Amino acid sequence: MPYFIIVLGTAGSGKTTLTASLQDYLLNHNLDAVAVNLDPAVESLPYKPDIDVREYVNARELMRKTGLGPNGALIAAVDMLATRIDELRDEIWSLKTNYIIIDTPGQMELFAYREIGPLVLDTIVGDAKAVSLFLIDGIYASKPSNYFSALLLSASTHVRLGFPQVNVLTKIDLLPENIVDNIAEFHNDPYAFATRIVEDKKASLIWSEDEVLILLEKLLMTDVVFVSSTQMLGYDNLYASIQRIVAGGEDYYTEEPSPVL
Ligand SMILES: Nc1nc2c(ncn2[C@@H]2O[C@H](COP(=O)(O)OP(=O)(O)OP(=O)(O)O)[C@@H](O)[C@H]2O)c(=O)[nH]1
Ligand SMILES: [Mg+2]
Repeated sequence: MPYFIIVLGTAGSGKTTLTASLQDYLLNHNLDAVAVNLDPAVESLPYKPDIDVREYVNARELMRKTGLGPNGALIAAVDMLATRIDELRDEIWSLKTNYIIIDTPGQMELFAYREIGPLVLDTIVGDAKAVSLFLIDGIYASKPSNYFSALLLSASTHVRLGFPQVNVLTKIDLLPENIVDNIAEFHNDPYAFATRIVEDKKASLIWSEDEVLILLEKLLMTDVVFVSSTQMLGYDNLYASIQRIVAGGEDYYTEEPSPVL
């Protein structure tokens, strides 16, 4: 059975670029991987999707035909997809591959936070193993209270979708090395992280340092990896995190041969 890798994250966090780079990485390691574009509104892609949701529903065409705005058109497109979801699932499952990477729509809240989005993913994934990657823009995360709010959003998405999740801090090529080290250090030292979070006046108005610490205990349980998709940095760690979840740390080839191979 293939493994599903669902790429999630706020608009512009790097989902599409990571989908392309992760597919390249897996192919370069002799692992078969296909890319599915599930964004009905995307204009152009840096990878050639093996399956493209725009052949089922196209949000840009809907905008032209109906006069809907970009958000309305994306909502309508995802709703329309629900009527053809079995067809899409069958097309995806007809691919003979190890990994299926799913690039999701830019406006995550219109997908993950409506009823249809999780239903579409559940239907596609079925009984297969899946991991969702929650992308956090590294530039945004360089401020501790921002990183904290991104972790809260990740947890919220985790609750919505229910797949085992890995946080992926993206675009580290744009960050000074010491900032990346600082963020990594927060994972070893939640006390220091909590102190830095409440240095932000707005965060301190909502929660005390002790309350933040209680939240961090849960939030920091999720794996985090640091990547640059343009420079291919951190991809060995990303692959290891994915494997830990879908295959208990084993490489794909050490698994039982599956009927679809
Ligand atoms: N420097 C750098 N830029 C990146 C990286 N990953 C993505 N980008 C840039 O960030 C911008 C957004 O990247 P996308 O991959 O389109 O992000 P997305 O999450 O798919 O965006 P939407 O689907 O529109 O929400 C683009 O200009 C990318 O070139 C990275 O690792 N390093
Ligand atoms: Mg995208």
